[in-house]
Amino acid sequence: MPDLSGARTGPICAPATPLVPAAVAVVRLSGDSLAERLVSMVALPPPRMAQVRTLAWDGFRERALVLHFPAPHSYTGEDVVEFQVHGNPLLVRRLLDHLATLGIRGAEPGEFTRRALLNGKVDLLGAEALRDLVGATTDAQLRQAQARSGGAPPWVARAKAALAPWVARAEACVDYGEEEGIGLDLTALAADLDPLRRVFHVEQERAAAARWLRDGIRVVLAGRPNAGKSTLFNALAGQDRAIVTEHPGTTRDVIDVAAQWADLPLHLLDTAGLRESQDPVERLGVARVGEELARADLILHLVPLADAAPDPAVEAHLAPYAAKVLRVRTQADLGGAPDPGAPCVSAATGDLAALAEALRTRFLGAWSPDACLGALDTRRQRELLDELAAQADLLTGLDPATPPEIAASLLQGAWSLLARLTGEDRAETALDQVFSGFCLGK
Ligand SMILES: Nc1nc2c(ncn2[C@@H]2O[C@H](COP(=O)(O)OP(=O)(O)OP(=O)(O)O)[C@@H](O)[C@H]2O)c(=O)[nH]1
Ligand SMILES: [Mg+2]
Repeated sequence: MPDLSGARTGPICAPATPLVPAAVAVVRLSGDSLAERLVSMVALPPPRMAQVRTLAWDGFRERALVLHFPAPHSYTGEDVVEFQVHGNPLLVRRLLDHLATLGIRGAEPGEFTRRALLNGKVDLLGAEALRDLVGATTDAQLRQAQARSGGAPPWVARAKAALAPWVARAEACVDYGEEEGIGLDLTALAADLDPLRRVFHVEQERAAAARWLRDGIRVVLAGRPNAGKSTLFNALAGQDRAIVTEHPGTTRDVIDVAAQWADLPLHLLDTAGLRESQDPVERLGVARVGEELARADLILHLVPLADAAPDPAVEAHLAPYAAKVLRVRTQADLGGAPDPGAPCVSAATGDLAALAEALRTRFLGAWSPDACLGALDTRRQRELLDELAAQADLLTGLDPATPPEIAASLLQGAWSLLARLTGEDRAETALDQVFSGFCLGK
């Protein structure tokens, strides 16, 4: 029996396609000895050969394409069977009902992949990439999930290889040091592990950039009425979403749109111009801006280049969020004193290059989107990477006279962080968290 450490066991089944009328529906099964279990309804074809079979149960006779992947050469590492049947949701439910009578219960979300992990078919990083591959909604997310679907990136194996001898030596030194005369040379350790420390820091930076490509950037356009927010919003969105007029106070509701711009996945929010107003509708609009400012990753404070100074009332609104405010000078085609301290743009002429540059620098730093491919990018991964980098800083900065017990515990800590990253450390709560994001049948 495979080690399912705490997870539910026994054969499972699930629709791998949504329960809606469609040409084909796929039902997936995984477990031990599926051929024997299914013998009353179908004779399975030879391994890995798609063959048409008649599935017979309870008076139903369904012609299906059947695939059989005997253990261990399957997605989960157990026997896997796939039925491709007519895409009728009722038919699929009847089939699942019948499978339940054969002792094959409905799978939980992500349970197939969880079994693949426990059987060593995929590591946790690979499993997360599969989840992201299914859930991706932008080209960049798709490419990133594909780049990560091979599992742990090569630097993880290199890190383990570099750490392993030091973990062993430190343990030997703590256990037998005195009697056997085994010492731990912390100067040599620092020199040996310094390249690894640098790799962690580079990966940490790359992950910080990749995170934005994964999650998208929530950008609020704010400013005085007529600053050109809606015009810039439409230009960034590549569509005429927001109404533009020469009347100040045109935009009232928050308008949002997802856009891929300058290679960045943006979630853009156009807002009402910030000013004191007696108009109750406009006041409501301004109140909504406040909520969006708090949730934004970036606030573009649009100030027409012709304005001698930013509007103090707008500045007061934005002051609590200073760290995420980027001032942008708009309507540059209309003239004004040059402002070297802010990107200057003109939505009218389409000259937006300075803004693109500012956004890339702010969120990606020195990394291009391509260079972010394969980087760790989920919150779980980034948190572990941050801890690893901190641990490596401590290890390589130890005073040579530090007791070996301290070095040993730091080494052990770094080792277990790597194990948590790849899923070798099978803490159930961490696994539950990862797999709760899966869909059924995956
Ligand atoms: N020449 C020029 N005109 C612009 C530019 N951007 C906006 N405008 C004009 O400025 C006026 C106001 O533009 P909007 O985009 O509606 O400004 P807003 O900040 O959304 O205004 P409110 O919704 O009222 O707060 C319109 O007449 C636009 O055509 C620009 O880059 N160049
Ligand atoms: Mg507007």
